[in-house]
Amino acid sequence: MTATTPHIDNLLHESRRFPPSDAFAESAVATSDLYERAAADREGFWAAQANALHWHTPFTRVLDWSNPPFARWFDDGELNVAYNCLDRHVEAGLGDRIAVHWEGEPGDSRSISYAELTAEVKKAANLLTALGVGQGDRVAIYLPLIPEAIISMLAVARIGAIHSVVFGGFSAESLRARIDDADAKLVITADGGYRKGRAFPLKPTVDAALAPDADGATTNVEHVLVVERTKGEVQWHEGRDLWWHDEIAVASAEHVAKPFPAENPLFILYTSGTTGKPKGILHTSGGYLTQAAFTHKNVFDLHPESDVYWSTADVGWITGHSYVVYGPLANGATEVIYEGTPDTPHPGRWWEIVQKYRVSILYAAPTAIRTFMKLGRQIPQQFDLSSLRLLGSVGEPINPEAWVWYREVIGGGLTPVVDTWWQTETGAIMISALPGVTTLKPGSAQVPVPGIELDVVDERFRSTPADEGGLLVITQPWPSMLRGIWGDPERFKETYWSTFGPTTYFAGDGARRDKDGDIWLLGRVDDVMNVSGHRLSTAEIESSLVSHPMVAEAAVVGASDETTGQAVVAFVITKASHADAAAAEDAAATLRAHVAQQIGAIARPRQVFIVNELPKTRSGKIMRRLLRDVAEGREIGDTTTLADTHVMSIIATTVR
Ligand code: 6R9
Repeated sequence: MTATTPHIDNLLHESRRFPPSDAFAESAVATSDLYERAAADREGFWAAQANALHWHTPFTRVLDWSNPPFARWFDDGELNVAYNCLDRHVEAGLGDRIAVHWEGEPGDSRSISYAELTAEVKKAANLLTALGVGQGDRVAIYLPLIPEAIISMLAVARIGAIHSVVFGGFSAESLRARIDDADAKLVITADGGYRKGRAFPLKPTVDAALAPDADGATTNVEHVLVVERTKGEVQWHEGRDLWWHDEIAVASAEHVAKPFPAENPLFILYTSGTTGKPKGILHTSGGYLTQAAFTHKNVFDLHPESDVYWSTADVGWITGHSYVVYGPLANGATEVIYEGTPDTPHPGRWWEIVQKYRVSILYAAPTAIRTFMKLGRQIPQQFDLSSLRLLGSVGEPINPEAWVWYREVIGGGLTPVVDTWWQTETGAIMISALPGVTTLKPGSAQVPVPGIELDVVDERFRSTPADEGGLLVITQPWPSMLRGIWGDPERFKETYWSTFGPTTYFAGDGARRDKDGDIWLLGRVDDVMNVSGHRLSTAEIESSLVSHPMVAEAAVVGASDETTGQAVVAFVITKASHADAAAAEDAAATLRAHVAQQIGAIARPRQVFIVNELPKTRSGKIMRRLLRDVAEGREIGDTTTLADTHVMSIIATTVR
C-alpha cells in the first residue's frame, strides 16, 4: 500500500500562523503541562482523566495490553455510563441546567434540563427492561435527530445493553444487514422525521427491513418501539410494534443505575471498510467515556457553566456518539441539536440557530463550511454570531482557505479553529490543537492530544523525514480505542493490526509531518471514500451497481469535489443483453437511483459513466488511480502496468 499525497504542493506553502490571544489563553481549560504530564507517565495521565468520572467501584489496573491487539482499560473498575452523563450532575445540584436545546426542522423546539433528561432516561430504561432487554443485548436505533435518540442511547447504556445506531438515511437493506449482523432484539424508530422541508417516513423502511428476505429468513427482533414525530400514516404489526409515548407514559421514573464493568460493551457502530460488508466497530464503557469526556473538555475549551455547545453531527455517526451524546453530557454541557438540513427553510438556518441559542462552541464538517463559502458571506453576516468563541472541524481535511474563511466570517476573525482528526475506530479525538495552548496552522490537524502516541512511517515502518508523505500509525493503545469488530476478531486483526505487527494500529490515512512536527492529513490510502465527511467504500457501491440486472461490471472512485471533499464517480460496463437499455439516456439515472435506494442517498454517485472496458492490471485489479484521473479531468497517469494499455484512451473518449 502506498501513500497518496494530494494537495501536498499547495499545503507546503501554507504559512499563516495564529497564536492564541492572551485573553483566551488566560482562561483556557487546557494547559501546556498536559503534554508534559502525559509524556512522563502516560498510563498515570489517563488514570487521572478516568478519575474525573464517577466509578461505583474504583479501578486499580489502568491498562492490560498483554494480549494485543485486544486492550483492556481500567478493567477491574465498575461504572454506569448513563449515571455519569445524567444523575451525577443532578446530584451535584445542576438539575436545572439545560442539557439539550433541541431544534426541529419545522421550527418546533424543546429545551430539556439535566433533571428532565435523567427522568426521561430512567423511564426509558424501565421500559427497555420490561421489554426483556438486558445486559449485553443489542438494540438498533433508527431515528431522526430528536431528543428520543439521545434518550434511547442513554437508556440502553444505563441497563448495560449495547446500541447500534443506524443513520436514518440508510436503506431498508442496509438496516437489515446491521440488524442481522448484531442480532438485535429491539428496534427503536419513529414514524418519520423532517429533512429539506419534507416529512420523510422511517417506519416503512423498518417494516421492509424486518420482512422475510428472499430466502424466507427473518430477524430476532421482538419489538419495534415507534416515536411519533411526523404523525404520518404507519402500518401496525400488532404484538410487535409499540408506540413510545404509550409505553413511556406508564413507565416508572424510578430507576437506580447499576454499575457495569469498565469493559462492558457500550455500542456497535457500523462503518465502511475496504470490502463490501460494513464493519461493526465495538466500543466499551470506561475508557471510551474517559477519552470522549477529556477531549471534549480540553479540545473545545468547555466551560460548562457558561458555554452553549453545538455539534452539527447526526447521532448516526461517531461524532454524534462521542461529541453529541457521551462527551458533552459527561461534562455537564449545555448543547444544541438540530434535526434538519442547513438550508431549510433558508440558507441562514444554522446561523439563525447560533444566534437564537447564543452558541459559543460550534463543531462542524469542512463540507458544510465549503458549501457556506460558496453561498457567500452575506448570509451568515445577517445574523449575530458574536457568541461564538471556538470553532471545530472534523471528518476530512479542511483546506486552508476554508479554515481561514471559517475563522474570519463565522468566528469574526477571533475564534480559534481546531481541526480534529479521529475515526469511528479511535472513538475520540486523536490529533488536534489545544486552544489557548497551540499556535494554529490552517490546514494542519497539528499534534496528537496528550496521552496519544503516533507516527508517520513508510512501508518499512521507518519514520518519514519532515515534509515527506507516509502512513499514519498509532503506536500505543489509547482508552477509547475500538475493542474489536463485532463477531469478527480475525478481520479486526487483519484490518488494523497486521500491516506493521499486532501492537501498531494502521489508520488507513496518509499523512506527513512538517518541520515543526505538525501533522497534515492527506486522505485515505485504501479504497475508502470520504463524501461530506461520511465514509463510503468503493467496494460496497460497486457491489450495489453490479446487483442491478443491467450491469456487468463496475468500478467506483472518489473524485475530488469542491464541496463534498470527494464525490462518488462510477464506471459501468453494461451487459450485452441490456445494450438497448444502456444506450437509453436514463441508464445513468437509473443506476444512480438504484445505489441510493440500496445503500442510501449519501452513496448516490455524482456521475455514472457507461464504458466498454475497465482498466485492469494483469492480476485483474482495477486501477482506480487511472479512473480517478478521468473523473477529475486530469491527464491520465502511468498506464504501463495495465493488461491492455489502450483501454484508457478509449474510456477517456467515451466520457468526454
Ligand atoms: C470522526 C470521523 C474517519 C476518516 C479518517 C480520515 C477522515 C476525519 C479528519 C479526517 C483529515 C480530519 N478524517 N477527520 N481527515 N482531517 N480532521 O470522521 O470518523 O467517519 O470513521 O471517518 O475520516 O480519513 O480516517 P469516520
